[in-house]
Amino acid sequence: MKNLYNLKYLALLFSFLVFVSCEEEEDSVTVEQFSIIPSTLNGRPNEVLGCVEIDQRTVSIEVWDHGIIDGDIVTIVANGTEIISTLELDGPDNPTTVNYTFTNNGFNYVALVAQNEGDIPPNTCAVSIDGTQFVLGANLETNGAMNIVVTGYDVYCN
Ligand SMILES: [Ca+2]
Repeated sequence: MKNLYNLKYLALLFSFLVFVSCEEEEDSVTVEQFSIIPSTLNGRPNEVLGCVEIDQRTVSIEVWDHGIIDGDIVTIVANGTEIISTLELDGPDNPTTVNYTFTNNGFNYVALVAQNEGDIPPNTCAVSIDGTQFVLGANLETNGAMNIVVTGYDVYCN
């Protein structure tokens, strides 16, 4: 009987520790209050194109050519990390999908670094983050960047 009691106690303690460690993990995520888009990426200035709000950090990101499918090749950077490298875009019927977890609550960003402009300048990339759509445009001189705000932390686009 005493062993059973100890087991129950251990199980309870274990659940408590798991609960505490999960809480700490969520607490350690920074809440960025303002845009973190750097002034340049890969040696090119970033043009800030706008801001969108999403519900959660872990998302599915789809990309495709927003204009005529003309061979645009893209690199997509999120918070300093290349999440798509040197990808030739197809049309909306054949998007490329990546799963990504934004590192911050509040402000994050995605940026388009053009590897070319295709047959028709500029490089145009439609992006859908869990269904929230926007368009990034870039050329060989300037990147296109978008603020991405994970809501729920009293931080909004404006
Ligand atoms: Ca193009």
